[in-house]
Amino acid sequence: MSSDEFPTDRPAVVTCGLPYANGDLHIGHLRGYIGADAFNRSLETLGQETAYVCGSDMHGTPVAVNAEQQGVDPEDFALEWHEQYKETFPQFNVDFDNYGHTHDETNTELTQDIVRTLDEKGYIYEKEIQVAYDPDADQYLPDRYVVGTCPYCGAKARGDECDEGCQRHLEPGEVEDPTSTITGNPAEYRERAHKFFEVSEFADYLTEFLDGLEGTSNARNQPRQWIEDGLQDWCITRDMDWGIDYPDAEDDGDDLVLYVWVDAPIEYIASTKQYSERVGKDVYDWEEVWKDDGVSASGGSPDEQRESGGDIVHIIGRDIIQHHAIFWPAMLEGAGYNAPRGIAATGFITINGKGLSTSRNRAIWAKEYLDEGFHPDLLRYYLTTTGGLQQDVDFSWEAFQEKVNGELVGTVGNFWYRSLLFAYRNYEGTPEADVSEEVHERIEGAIGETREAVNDYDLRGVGHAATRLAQFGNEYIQRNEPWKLTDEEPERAAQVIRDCVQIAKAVGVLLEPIAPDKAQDLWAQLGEDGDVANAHLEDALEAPPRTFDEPGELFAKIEDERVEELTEKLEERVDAASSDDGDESDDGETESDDTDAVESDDMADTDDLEPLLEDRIGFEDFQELDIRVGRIEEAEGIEGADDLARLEVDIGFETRQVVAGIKQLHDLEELPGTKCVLLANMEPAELFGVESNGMILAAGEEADLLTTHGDAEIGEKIK
Ligand code: B3M
Ligand code: ZN
Repeated sequence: MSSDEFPTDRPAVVTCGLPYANGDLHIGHLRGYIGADAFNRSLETLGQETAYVCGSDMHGTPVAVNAEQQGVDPEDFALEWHEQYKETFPQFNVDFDNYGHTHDETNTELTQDIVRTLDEKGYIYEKEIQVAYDPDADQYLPDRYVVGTCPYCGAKARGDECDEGCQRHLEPGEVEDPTSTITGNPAEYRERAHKFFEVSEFADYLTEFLDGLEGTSNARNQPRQWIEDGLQDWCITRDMDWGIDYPDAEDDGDDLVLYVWVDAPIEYIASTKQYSERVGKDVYDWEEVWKDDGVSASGGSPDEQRESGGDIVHIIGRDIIQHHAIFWPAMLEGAGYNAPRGIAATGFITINGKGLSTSRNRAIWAKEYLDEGFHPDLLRYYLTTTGGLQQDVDFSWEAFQEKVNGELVGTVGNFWYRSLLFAYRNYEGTPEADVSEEVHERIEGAIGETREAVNDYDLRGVGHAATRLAQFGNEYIQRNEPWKLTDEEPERAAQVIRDCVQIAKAVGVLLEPIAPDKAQDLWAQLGEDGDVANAHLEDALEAPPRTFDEPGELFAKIEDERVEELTEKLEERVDAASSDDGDESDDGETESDDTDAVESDDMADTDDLEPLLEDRIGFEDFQELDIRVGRIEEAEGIEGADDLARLEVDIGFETRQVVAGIKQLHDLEELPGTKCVLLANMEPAELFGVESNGMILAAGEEADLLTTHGDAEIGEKIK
């Protein structure tokens, strides 16, 4: 990567994909907004100047269709949800510096201005295309008004996205066998003039853009493939009346608005502008961040734009990579704005191993979570530290309980409480002693881990740096047994507790981005003034106040009965929704939002499976495959290879080095200790300069690693 490390001397802006203003917020949304909030807070802890901006996505068919179903005006409908989101986010400590919406004046003007510029620069042209039309309803069928089959992968698709298959954006006219969602009748295709943005002109620029792009590897890899396959120009107008008008269009009675994906990302800029206008340009200058000062006009590269502008970071769901890593940077470049520095695309949320589905009520709703009386920081911790950013995260109340009780109650809370209580009872606060060298170094180590994790866009690493430090604190107190020292060796006891109080404070500073309220409570218990949110990493090493009051426990265990009750409630309501549905199969109903994961029921549709081979082989042929039970000992990504990981696999007789294409699909840190199945007599091969001596077996798109479930020993042959 070309950019220098965070913190930089440029202002940063962190954004999160805008929620469509069309339905209740749920855990799928929260993962993104909490993640981006935690990332932004982490940057602040590093001392980075930054702003976190977002807004509601008011336009497009996701809003229009739902408003229509309720018989209300889309603007009123969207505004109502917008107001609700504005209230809900702070309840999860999601602290936007500005939260606007795409229908406001700032965004409308900026969008029209950007489109006008693209037009003036010759990047927009008009073309006659085939557009789906419902003759009974007598209207055109943009985007979600039409469903059909994806021409790329054959999955069932909506008009503008293959939401259940390959996740591609689909252009008008592309979906096969179109059916109107208004009447359920087959749609016709009719010729119609629309505006196109020449994305294909930007192929070279985008290739360079992706080469220097930070964030998660999926945000670089998929787009590279799309560029290689050939970029298509992008239809940027729709036959609708809800949206932002194409600038300076003649009012000829034909409703034509900009496609929602034109004005939605522009809200990132508009929202930054509103923030800047509110605090003053001397405090935060949106133009310094976004406008590229003519760098691009002079043929400047994306990296030069990155260096001359601000550090723009987009956190998004992995289903909208194409919009953010292809269309958006092309639009920015075309209109004279800066290139984003990083795009981090998160995986989906599943619930009890199945795809989140709002229509089946298989979701954890934001309001429901709060009504159950759980503190938002618990969910924040769960969502940011369960799995890496790219991975799908499965939510179950059991897993939530395990994480909270194990890491927050058992490790962090326990350490905080026992060390502060001991300090309070024996010294009425922080004992007068210097922090030992060992502890000073350990805290410095944790600070380093945090800094590195932030620069790697690794939120789990941020959370774990704090939890591991608390874990060290527990071991330290256990090892030194200060309770045995207070009488005989008072100085030594004071020293140990002084160390513990410092560790407790450091854990608070490091945990703040993930659990801001709890960190603030700790801060107050330590007698610190002000907000821990304003503390920087180095403050973890500053002495806490000399005295403080009796501490209280900051985390409470979640009891088993509670979990049983919640799990049952969830199952009941999913069952109720499915019986309303008639059955468990998807009925093609429009989901109320876009963040739903692909349904992942265990039963695969055989149409999607590779056909069975006709040719049979004898047992002897099978015997020639030396397949062994192994155990992964080490796993690390191979530098420069986006998908490949180097594994050390113990197969009893020896440990084999194997290269596997699982870098993006597994959390490598968690693999050591995992039993696996290895084809041991595979011919050795060299990949990216690393020898692969065997092949690890896996199935499915996510490389589900094969394993054994009983007592098979490491090294045993599969037969
Ligand atoms: N409103 C929601 C989604 O597709 C969509 C995001 C816009 S981000 C500019 O996840
Ligand atoms: Zn597809």
